Amino acid sequence: MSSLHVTAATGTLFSPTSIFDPAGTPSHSIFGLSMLILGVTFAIFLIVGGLLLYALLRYRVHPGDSEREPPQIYGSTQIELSWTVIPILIVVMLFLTTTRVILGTESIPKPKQALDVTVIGHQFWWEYRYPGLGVATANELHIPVSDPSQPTPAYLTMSSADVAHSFWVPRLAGKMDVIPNRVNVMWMDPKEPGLYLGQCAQYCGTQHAKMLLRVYADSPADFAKWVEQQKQPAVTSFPGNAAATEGQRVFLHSACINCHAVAGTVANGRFGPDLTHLASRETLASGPIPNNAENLRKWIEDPNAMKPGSLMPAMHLNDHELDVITAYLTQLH
Ligand code: HEC
Ligand SMILES: [Cu+2]
Repeated sequence: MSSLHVTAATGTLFSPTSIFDPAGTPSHSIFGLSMLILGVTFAIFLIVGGLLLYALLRYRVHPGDSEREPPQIYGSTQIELSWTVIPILIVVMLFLTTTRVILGTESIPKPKQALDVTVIGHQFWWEYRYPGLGVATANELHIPVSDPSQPTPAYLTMSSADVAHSFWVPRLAGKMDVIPNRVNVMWMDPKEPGLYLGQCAQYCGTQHAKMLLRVYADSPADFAKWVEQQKQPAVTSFPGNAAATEGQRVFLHSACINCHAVAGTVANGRFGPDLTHLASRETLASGPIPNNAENLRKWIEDPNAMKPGSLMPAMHLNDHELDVITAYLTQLH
């Protein structure tokens, strides 16, 4: 559903994860490089295919041809030299242009006003922290649109809490592995506001396929508003909403708090996504599930029914507990 929406919004034939529809500086240079390599290899294909076709047609058997094999040529230094040297030159040229694009992306000095985000890959979700802003969230990354005259690229400092993952949002930047005990850095600078989709690109376990990436590029004003809201501790009083009040009590007395954090309460687990502003997210469980009360209740009842192999256990809550915890979590804007 969301993929169709984005395709319609960009008004192109491209899928929302197409490498042929770049929307940021690193992805533009990768696109240029891909087109050069496609061009060179396509020219080689045309020349080789053309010569083959010519030889097939020109030298096919004609009526009246003798049955004898034509004279065979063994070895030609000239031909051998040319088909060794020319491919080497082509490979060297592709190597140098690729190196130039990689170094050009990695060596650009980081502007002072760049935004720092810490990205931590988990089986099977993304943790995002904004050290300069005091914001912690999960699964939906918000960054500002970067105005070319005053660039505000987002620098992602990435590591993994468990196995190797890979961060890939094709319309914004290249692919970067997310590896335990190692820090990798990449940057992105979307020029147009919008939602950019991606996917964990390294097989990381059973739910790898549902470890999606959602990058929201907000206008500077929208981004400031988002940060302001995410900095707040969670709502803790729900006047007139008895279900949410009770739900908070049940939640804070259950094992949920060993794995989940809700800022401003005793819940400070880090094994699962931060839930402080869960209701401000559009999806659940790293992208695949639209965030609404019905899905939230189903998720808490049995996460493995929606994402088999997910590392959140079913907590065997009764219907009433499920109702009130859902009522509570839907209030965490
Ligand atoms: C053993 C640790 C653990 C416990 C206990 C646990 N969870 Fe989770 N929870 C997780 C993990 C891990 C995920 C991420 C699953 C994924 O996306 O693959 C998750 C995901 C979630 C999400 C989706 C969050 C998002 O950002 O999309 C919600 C909501 C949630 N849990 C609520 C609860 C509630 C309510 C309880 C208590 C009844 C609970 N969890 C207990 C580990 C836990
Ligand atoms: Cu992964």
